[in-house]
Amino acid sequence: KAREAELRRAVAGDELVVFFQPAVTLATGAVRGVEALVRWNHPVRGLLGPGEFIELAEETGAVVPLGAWVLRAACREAAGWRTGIPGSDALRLAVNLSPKQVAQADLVTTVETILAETGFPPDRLTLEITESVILQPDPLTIGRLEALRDLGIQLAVDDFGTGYSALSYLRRLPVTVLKIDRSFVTGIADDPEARSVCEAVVHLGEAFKMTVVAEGIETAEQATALIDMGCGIGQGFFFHRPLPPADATALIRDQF
Ligand code: G
Ligand code: G
Ligand code: MN
Ligand code: NA
Repeated sequence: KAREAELRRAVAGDELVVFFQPAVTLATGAVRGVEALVRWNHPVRGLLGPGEFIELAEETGAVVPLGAWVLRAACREAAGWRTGIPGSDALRLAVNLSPKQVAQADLVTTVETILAETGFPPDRLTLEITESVILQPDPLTIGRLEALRDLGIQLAVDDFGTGYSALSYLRRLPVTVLKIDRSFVTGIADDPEARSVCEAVVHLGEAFKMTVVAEGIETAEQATALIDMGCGIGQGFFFHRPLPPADATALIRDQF
């Protein structure tokens, strides 16, 4: 209870920070977008990663205002890059949506309002949903996802391969990006099963005409293996760590 109250205060106050991890074209290393990743600058415990508070936020519902805060802060920062850094307007912004957010009746209005407030264009925004959301989507959820798609927003499935995606559902949903989970990328060189999952997701992307993004790339060997499979886009420490806003701005300035 005390932790929940503290978390809600953090969202309402100014204790949250958005970091940005670049996503690159694997063949060239060129930055094509960034993923917003929340951090909590805790007054006593220091900078906390989502692993230390997202589960609590999800369980208590605090993730709904938290998620809206992250979307607003990320869109505001990214809108600033577009206007301040000539040529950077092709850059995409990806933001994570928790299952609780997707279940909110007012999700679409919230997203529309934030885009209007910040001036960030819907067709440069990707919202990442988890595999659990697509497992058995109810009609209301599907309707909300379709409404987001109709605004021009791109939808991605995060951590793909770890859950139980029924491929029949995947095909009926307005999803156009699959993010290969880090665990499979980590094993790509030594573990034939992990490698097979990566290949399967790349092929699935080709069959469904979806973009495939590999996560958690830590070595040149992993990047090369992914390129050879036909995966064009990736994220990971080998390219860039999640960056605080000032460092992300400097990198983008550098690239464009
Ligand atoms: O940044 P880090 O690698 O520690 O992220 C750990 C997990 O937290 C990832 O699965 C990521 O998707 C999730 N995460 C990061 N930022 C957000 C956010 O703003 N909202 C939600 N719901 N999840 C996030
Ligand atoms: O589930 P999601 O994709 O949103 O998670 C992103 C998380 O993965 C962030 O917490 C980020 O810090 C972490 N991450 C990103 N790249 C790498 C990487 O190359 N290696 C490891 N170990 N973690 C990574
Ligand atoms: Mn993600
Ligand atoms: Na992920």
